[in-house]
Amino acid sequence: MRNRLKGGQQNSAVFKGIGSILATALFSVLLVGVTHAEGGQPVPWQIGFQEPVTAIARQIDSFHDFLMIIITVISLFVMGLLAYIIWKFNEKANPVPSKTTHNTSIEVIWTIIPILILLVICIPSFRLLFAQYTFPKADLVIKATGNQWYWSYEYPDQGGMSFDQLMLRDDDDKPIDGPNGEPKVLAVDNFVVVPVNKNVELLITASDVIHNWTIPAFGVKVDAVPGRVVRAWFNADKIGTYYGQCSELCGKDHAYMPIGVKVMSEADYGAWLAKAKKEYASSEPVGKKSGDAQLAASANASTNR
Ligand SMILES: [Cu+2]
Repeated sequence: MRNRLKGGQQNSAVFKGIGSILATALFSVLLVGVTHAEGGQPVPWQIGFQEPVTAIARQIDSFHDFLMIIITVISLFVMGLLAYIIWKFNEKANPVPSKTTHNTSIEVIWTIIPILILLVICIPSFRLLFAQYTFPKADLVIKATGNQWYWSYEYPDQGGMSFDQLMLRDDDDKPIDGPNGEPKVLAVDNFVVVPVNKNVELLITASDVIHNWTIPAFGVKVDAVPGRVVRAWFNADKIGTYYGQCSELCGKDHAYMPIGVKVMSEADYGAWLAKAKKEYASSEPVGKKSGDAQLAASANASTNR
């Protein structure tokens, strides 16, 4: 093949190019690293993930950063290669095209290297997957049921205490900010409350269509499927208020069924529990606020399944 790389001069240029690619990749990862949005909710101009407050979320975060390095290097390498080929092998520079069809060593290289890259990726990927599905002994169990378009929660260990969680709206049915500075569209009437540094097991289901329960800062995102109970867990190590949004297209008000979780100290959680048990003590089934008996019945059906 004509016009191949010739001599050490071109080789050193290639190494310099690879060096600058690596430097750019490192810079982009640093950029991702410093742009964590704190406070359990998205912020304007956020680039990275929300600040992780569970070990799993931190593991997801570092896996993401690790993948960012790999995909940046691959993208820049392919882009550089394309630019080099356009410059070096265009019609003007290369009037007689090569008739080369095979190059065994290059073919071996471009088969082996992607396999090695995938092997390198699969190790932390499987480690994360196993960590997510290794359930520790639960200190607290909470059942979350997705409804069109709000969430219902039950604390089965607390006498089946249950309540609904709806987005805050004004009289015109418009989303509003919460009374304590909670953000519009994410502000909810009743927060799920959990103690800090405790293993919380979630039982997630839905009463009508598929919804999705998530709190990005916890690294939890699970489909809520009617007729099925899916388990998830988290152990939040930072006191605060955390938000998520239904993440499965579920109809007209899909964007208006936020999820709000408050992580409290053990003492505050105890105080909340005592109050909540009285406040939410009710024989009414899940779905009571919808005024739809059928919905409530189907929520109960999925409970019993
Ligand atoms: Cu939904």
